[in-house]
Amino acid sequence: MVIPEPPAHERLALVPRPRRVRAADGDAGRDGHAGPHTLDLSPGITLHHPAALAGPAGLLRDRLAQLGVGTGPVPVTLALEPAPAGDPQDPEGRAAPTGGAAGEAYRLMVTADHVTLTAAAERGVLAGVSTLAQLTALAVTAPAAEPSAPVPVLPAVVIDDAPRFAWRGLSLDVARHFFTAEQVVEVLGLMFDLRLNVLHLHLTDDQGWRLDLASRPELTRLSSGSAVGGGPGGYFTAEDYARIQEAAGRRGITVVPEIDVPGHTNAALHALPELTRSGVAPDVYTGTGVGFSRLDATLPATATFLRDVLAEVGAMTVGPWVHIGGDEPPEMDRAEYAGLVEAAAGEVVAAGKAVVAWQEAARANLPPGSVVQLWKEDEPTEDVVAAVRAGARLLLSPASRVYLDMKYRPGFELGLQWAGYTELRDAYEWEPAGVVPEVREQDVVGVEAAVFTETLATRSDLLVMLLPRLAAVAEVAWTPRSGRHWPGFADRVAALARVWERDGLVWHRSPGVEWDEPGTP
Ligand code: TNX
Repeated sequence: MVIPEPPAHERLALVPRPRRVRAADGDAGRDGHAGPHTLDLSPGITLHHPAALAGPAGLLRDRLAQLGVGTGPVPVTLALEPAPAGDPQDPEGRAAPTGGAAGEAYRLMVTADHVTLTAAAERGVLAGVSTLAQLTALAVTAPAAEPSAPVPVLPAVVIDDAPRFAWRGLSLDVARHFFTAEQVVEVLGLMFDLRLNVLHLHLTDDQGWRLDLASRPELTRLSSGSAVGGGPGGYFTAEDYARIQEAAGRRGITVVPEIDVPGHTNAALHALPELTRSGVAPDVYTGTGVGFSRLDATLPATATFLRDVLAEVGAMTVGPWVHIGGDEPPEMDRAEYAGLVEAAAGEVVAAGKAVVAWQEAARANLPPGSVVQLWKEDEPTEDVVAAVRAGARLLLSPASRVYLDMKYRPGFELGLQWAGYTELRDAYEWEPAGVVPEVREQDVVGVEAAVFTETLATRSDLLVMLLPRLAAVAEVAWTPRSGRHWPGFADRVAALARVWERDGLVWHRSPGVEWDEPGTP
């Protein structure tokens, strides 16, 4: 008996899985004759787009060229079209980092002779470009393709898509080990491919200060040359930071800088001893302990430090957010802690930005519109719930699911294990709406993965921890709950890994997925 293949549109291996995919109507070519149910891009494409979409068009052209698709006769049109009135794509009308999940809705149509991508906003076009690039990459890496001459043949489909959550992030710790601007730009590429849209940079911690500031040059002069284990460290110049933001902006990704206060401040105290009560600079710290360094609310230098640093970081930052940390304050009474968090928050607001802070900061009075980032899912959540009632929104980073610095399994050579072991399936099979049951879904701004780098020193260390789990987190954040199923995800991520292989990335071969052997076609 011959078991029929499911139709091509049901076999798309896209990650994150789109909201709705159907076969393109009739699959008729422009001349009215029924054509094949596919579109072959190998003759090359001609891009049509308004001037306002030059950015997304350039990204698409570059990625397709990498995949072997050059210039030729196949028309690919990018267009801005207002969303139809009453468009149900963002039924909750949820507020977003930069203007609503609906801004990222798009329609991608592939027929037998052309491609059309439409969205109401550039961010939607960018999401559609990511999907179209992924479809093409999947086509050229599919096992059926002739390895010597991969064929970019797309199925004829209509994809109507929009994200579940407006904030789909990755927090990257460049303080414990430094990663260069170039390495960060590679991570941005990976994020774009997975439709993630917020890069949170953990720029300061006990082990190093990673952003050069004109108002306090001592910070990088004295505290950037260190890292966990005594590594070389490093820092971003203002130009590096601008370059990262430019690369992010091109991809529709917002950069959120984190200046972690009042704890996690040994690097600042080392460079600026006036921030310590004794006036004596503590030594450089290259261990992995936490909870031993702090700002002191009684010192006048503390307020000017917060003002100058947060004003400058705010002024350098394109996006609307600055993260003030607030995690793991060492022994400090509640009033002093709250005072320091409120002072930092006030400076962020004075700089014209909105506040993001780790969940401990919910003990303080945060300005309305702040984002509280939950990481310790087992802690009592009254403060977080109260902050949300007072106008904050909740960002979910439950450590046992999305801390991508957790080991995959006992004995795994990299990573920590304080939140348990996190295999791909753990990172995939959880429900954001259930993390804090008292918080309504419309008060959840989104989901953010985090990768702390105490044990991660190289590009491949970082990639092995990110992949494949970042794909799981991206789907949790993008795809509606009803569209998520582990077996289907496992199949799709195996297909996506062929693209990673082609792109020279490395990943962990999580159990439960039928990975190709490396090197097999
Ligand atoms: C907890 S996440 C921390 C970090 C560590 C991380 C390691 C957070 C707000 N604080 O300082 O690097 O665990 O997983």
